[in-house]
Amino acid sequence: MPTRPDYALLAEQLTNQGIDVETVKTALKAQHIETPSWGYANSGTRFHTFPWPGAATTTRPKIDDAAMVHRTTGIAPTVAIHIPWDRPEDGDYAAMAQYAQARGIAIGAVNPNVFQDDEYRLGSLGHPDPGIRERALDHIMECCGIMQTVKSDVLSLWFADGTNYAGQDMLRHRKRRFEQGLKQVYPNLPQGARMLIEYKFFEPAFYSTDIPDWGTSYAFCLKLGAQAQVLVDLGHHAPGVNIEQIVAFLLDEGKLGGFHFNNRKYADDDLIVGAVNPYELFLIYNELAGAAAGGDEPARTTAHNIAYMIDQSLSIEGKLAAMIYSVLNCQEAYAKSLIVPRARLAAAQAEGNVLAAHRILTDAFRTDMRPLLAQVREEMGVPADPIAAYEASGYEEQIRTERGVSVATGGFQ
Ligand code: PSV
Ligand code: MN
Repeated sequence: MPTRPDYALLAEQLTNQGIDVETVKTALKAQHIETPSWGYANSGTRFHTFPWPGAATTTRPKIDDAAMVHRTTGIAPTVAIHIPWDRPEDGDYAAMAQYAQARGIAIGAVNPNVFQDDEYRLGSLGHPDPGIRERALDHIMECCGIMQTVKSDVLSLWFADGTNYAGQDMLRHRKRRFEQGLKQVYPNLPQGARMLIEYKFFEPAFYSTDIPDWGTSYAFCLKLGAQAQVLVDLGHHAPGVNIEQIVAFLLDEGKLGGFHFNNRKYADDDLIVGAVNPYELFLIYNELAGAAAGGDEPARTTAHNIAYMIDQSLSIEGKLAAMIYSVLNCQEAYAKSLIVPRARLAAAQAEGNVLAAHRILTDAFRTDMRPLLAQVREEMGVPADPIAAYEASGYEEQIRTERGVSVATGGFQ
């Protein structure tokens, strides 16, 4: 395979800095980012959903789209499903898994949905009525069964539960109901599978949310056991929160299980990953890469077992090219984190040389890794420029013609 001239230059520069370029390339080739089935469907805001021509409405086209993203990037081999959005009409989940497999991908995380039915107006596992709590539990257990069938090892839990008004419910009782419900789910996880508990500080509940922050999620996970870990969605924090510090803490406790990558400026904006703050994304990857390369346990093992998932829902920019861009932005942030000279950084930190340490880190962030990424892609047999390749592939025109414009009904359809 011919070496790209811009790559040769960058490789030389990195080698001179003591970085083993082949190790960096090997790590990049092993990267895995999961895309969400709902990211290929029409979605919008509470003001309007603009239908996108060719957007998928059912699961098979969503799987087709996820497979296309994998074919163009080489690092998105799984697709997360959300139940009931992805419930097959005939209930045949094995056929769904086979359909994905035939297209070169697999089903990833299974996401129960205990927020869209009218019964959940006052919550699911936190609901004051035991009957509704039971209904939510049944659905989550159903998802554990689906995991067995599709061979998924991640149950991804997010709850919209909370209250809108002070006095609406007893906050302490809601906490206990959650604890009880999660404890009932935990033993039903398929063998070797993990339960990831996502937090979110507000929305749709506006006064209190039952799992508002990583600390609450972490406390529940501690009580549940080793197979319960925290999921960090980048859009689920108050402005200014230092997410990389949360990542570092959870890694060090062995309790970081996964991510929902997206980007936000104001709240849970669900934008293209790295679109607003690529530096934050780099700093998060820097914590992960540092832990993965270091000798500390359980951080090291934990960092090697993270479920990296995208959770974006785009309303004005089309689906696939934007999804590819998100995957590429994760790849670029990861690449930059892999070239942080850890020994030099540690030495500057130990000396208390604040500026040197900061510059070592920011130099890595400022390094243009795109020539190396193009080389890695060529070596993996995928296009050097995935977005250009997608645009030239004719796929967008094909799905427009075949699928047409669906009526956007809200939700993720
Ligand atoms: C909630 O905002 C969330 O981040 C959860 O992960 C959901 O499963 C997903 O978005 C889709 O609604
Ligand atoms: Mn999420």
